[in-house]
Amino acid sequence: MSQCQHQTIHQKDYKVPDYLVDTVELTFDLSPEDTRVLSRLAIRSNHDRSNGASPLVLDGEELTLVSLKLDGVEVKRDAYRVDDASLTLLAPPESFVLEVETRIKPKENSALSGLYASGPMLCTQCEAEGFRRITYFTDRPDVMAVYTVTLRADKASCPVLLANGNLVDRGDLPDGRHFAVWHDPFKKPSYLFAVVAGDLVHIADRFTTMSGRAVQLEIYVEERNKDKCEHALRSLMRAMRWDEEKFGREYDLDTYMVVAVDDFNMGAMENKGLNVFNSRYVLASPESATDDDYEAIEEVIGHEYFHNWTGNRITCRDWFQLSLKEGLTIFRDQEFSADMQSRPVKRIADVKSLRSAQFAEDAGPLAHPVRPESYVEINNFYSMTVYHKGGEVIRMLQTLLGREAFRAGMDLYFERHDGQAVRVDEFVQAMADAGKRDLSQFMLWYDQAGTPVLTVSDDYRPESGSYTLTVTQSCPSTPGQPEKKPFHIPLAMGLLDRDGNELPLQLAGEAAAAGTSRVLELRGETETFTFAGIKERPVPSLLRNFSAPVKLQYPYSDEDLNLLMTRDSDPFVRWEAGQVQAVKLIMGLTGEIQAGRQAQVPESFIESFRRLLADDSQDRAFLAETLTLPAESYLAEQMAVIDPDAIHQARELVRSTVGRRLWSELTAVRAACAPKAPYRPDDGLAGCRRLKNLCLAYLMAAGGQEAIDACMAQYRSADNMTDSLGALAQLTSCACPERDEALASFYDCWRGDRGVIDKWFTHQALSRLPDTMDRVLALLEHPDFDLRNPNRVRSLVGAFSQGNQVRFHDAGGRGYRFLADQILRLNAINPQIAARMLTPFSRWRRYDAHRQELMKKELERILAEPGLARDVYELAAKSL
Ligand code: 0A1
Ligand code: ZN
Repeated sequence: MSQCQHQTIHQKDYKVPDYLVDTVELTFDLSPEDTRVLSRLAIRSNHDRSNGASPLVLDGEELTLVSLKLDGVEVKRDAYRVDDASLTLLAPPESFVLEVETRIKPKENSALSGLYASGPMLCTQCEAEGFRRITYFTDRPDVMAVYTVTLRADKASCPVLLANGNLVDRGDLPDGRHFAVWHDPFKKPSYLFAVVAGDLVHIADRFTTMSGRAVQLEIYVEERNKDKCEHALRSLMRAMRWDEEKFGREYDLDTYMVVAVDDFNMGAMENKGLNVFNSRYVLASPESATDDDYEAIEEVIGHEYFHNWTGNRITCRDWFQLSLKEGLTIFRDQEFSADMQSRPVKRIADVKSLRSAQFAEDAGPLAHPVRPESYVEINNFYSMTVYHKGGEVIRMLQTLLGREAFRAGMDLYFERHDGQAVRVDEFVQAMADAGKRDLSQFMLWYDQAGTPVLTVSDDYRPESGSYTLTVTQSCPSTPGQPEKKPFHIPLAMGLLDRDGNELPLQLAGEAAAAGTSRVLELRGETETFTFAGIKERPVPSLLRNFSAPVKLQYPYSDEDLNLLMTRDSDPFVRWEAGQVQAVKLIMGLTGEIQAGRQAQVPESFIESFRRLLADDSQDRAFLAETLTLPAESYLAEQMAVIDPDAIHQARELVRSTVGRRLWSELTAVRAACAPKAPYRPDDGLAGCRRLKNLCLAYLMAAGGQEAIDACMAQYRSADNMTDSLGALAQLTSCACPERDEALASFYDCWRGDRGVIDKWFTHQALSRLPDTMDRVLALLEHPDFDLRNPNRVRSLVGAFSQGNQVRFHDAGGRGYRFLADQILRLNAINPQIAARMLTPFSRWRRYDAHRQELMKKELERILAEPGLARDVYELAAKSL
């Protein structure tokens, strides 16, 4: 396809729809090979028609049109046009009923958008623009309608027939077929439409809402997975209760269904009353799921449930507003998870992923605002920026307004806009009104891309007891936005004296101190804040709880950092102080290695780890976070020209030194964390397991047979996946015979379990050993590898290219060639997944000239491919 066929859609071109659809009646004759769809739409004009009728353009892709009737009469051939993207009625009446019959081929649908086959079932994915692959429709979120759906299928192969809303009728048909009729009383956009049909079983429970209504909860899976749904069901009940308690939101239908499917492009989908999930976010058993899996399931179940209010009841006017539902729902699921586990540890995990992935996105050629100005393919904008930076923007509103006013703002938003399709502006206006605040400058967070940098300096005047912080903000240019205006930034902070006591914070001009932690608001490019009554030079504790998605620069001494690490009241700042020290250390070592000098880990660093290991008063999960070195991807972000080899060597040097020097301490902590009772996922010991496995990783980094034996012993005796994988992950990076032994036994044990076999692929792809590229190439040929299954692609191709910097960026360029080859193969199968795999190439400018040349060549090779999908074309073209 030539490039000019890929049109850019601009936010500024938004127009209200020409026609509205009030009701949609769909009848499906389902079959994997050939499904017939009958659609009956009640349509009316949305314009004054004094200037005549405007044409009605319905979106449609990959459809075979069989018949078209208007008010019961076949439409004449000269009254409409069809092409491969639309069906246009040239001059329809003001209001009418349109009946369209189309045919589709679910089994050939490898893009997994629209109606497709996953294993033994048929299911749909309509967000963002998949409904048009089912039938002709005004496939845009501001056209909301009431749907009634009749499903007909073979009863033996498809005993379960599900759609949105409530089941209103069912029965048998001739020829071994049967039917079900579903009605969803809530108006919804087409992207929330869903059907599922197949040979499924379910587990169920009942939930009584806060107003006393009974809701039937059902989780549908294939028979073999029936005993792996309990955790998802419990998580759903917790999420429902939490949304009532924290936001006053109650569920609104009589049933809530979740279906797990093996082939899914994303994590899950919030279709009204009928969520469709990637099975990795539903299925869990103690033997086969890790602690992280359990947590992720709870979070994604929560996320999709919370969408019922933030996304479904109030939806987006257009796709530029995607963060209206996604940023807000990410914020809500993060808060839910924080309440279900350790809040500080959850916050740290969220900040880590934001800083490694979103900051990198914001610093590269694909940088875009939380509310983008334009797109070629909307699927490319389900990004870290729209989701996770969008979540941080909501969090900043809560920080600026305070929890109470923020909640009032949420209530006002629901009250004003229930049943509507709105913009981000309406949300922020509700917050501004409830909080009585001017948030016009705050809107820049939605419309300006790039990560702001805060540069802080200070000045202490002992004679007057005054301490002044000067904060300057700047933001790098991003594509299409060379200049930035200053953002409205909440900077949460405190001051510590040299003994680590928190000082009362009284700004000059204030009558009294207001607590020991406060939120400074930055609006200008440079702002100064002077505190009174300060008796000695304090240490500033800045960006508490990571109060804004910014980079902070303040010239902390090692002594300052030690004080913050041990004494600050804010857990995020305590953790961050340790990370800043570790970054400084590893970057220093990286420089030494690059210069060809002998690099050595200073004694002081080992001592601080020794002290941490000796302190058993701390939460185990938090301690594990503190003892975890910054990821290679995060370290890479700190370098002007990324040197993946030097970063890797430097980080490994620290790991092996810690392992050797603190061998006995690590062994002791590991022993103290050893299980005392059989595993239960909710035993509250996940932090212990994390710490124990981290200790094992350090011991393995030290090298030697003793560590390998410990690893093998843990692998053999583990009664849960967290521990067995904790050991396997270390063995895969160890050039020892035990590696292949463990990998083979793991495969034999789990060959029937797709989720676990994904992990088997992933850990081999993540191996630090030099032969990893060869292993990955061999795994591509493994009978269990399947390019049509997105989880499998992510587990091998994604893990290697996005999680194994040092091997992927091999200076010989094999990693690059491999990735481009897979992207080109995927382009023809599943463009969304192909596009997702491009991410590492978008960072090519950050590397040395040699690697730049190699990556560029691969991008050019991709762009030269005839028939490149819109998704891949957009990202590859923007990356070059
Ligand atoms: N709205 C879903 C994410 C999602 C988006 C697109 C999909 O298919 C292309 C599927 C799911 C969520 O935020 O969970
Ligand atoms: Zn979402």
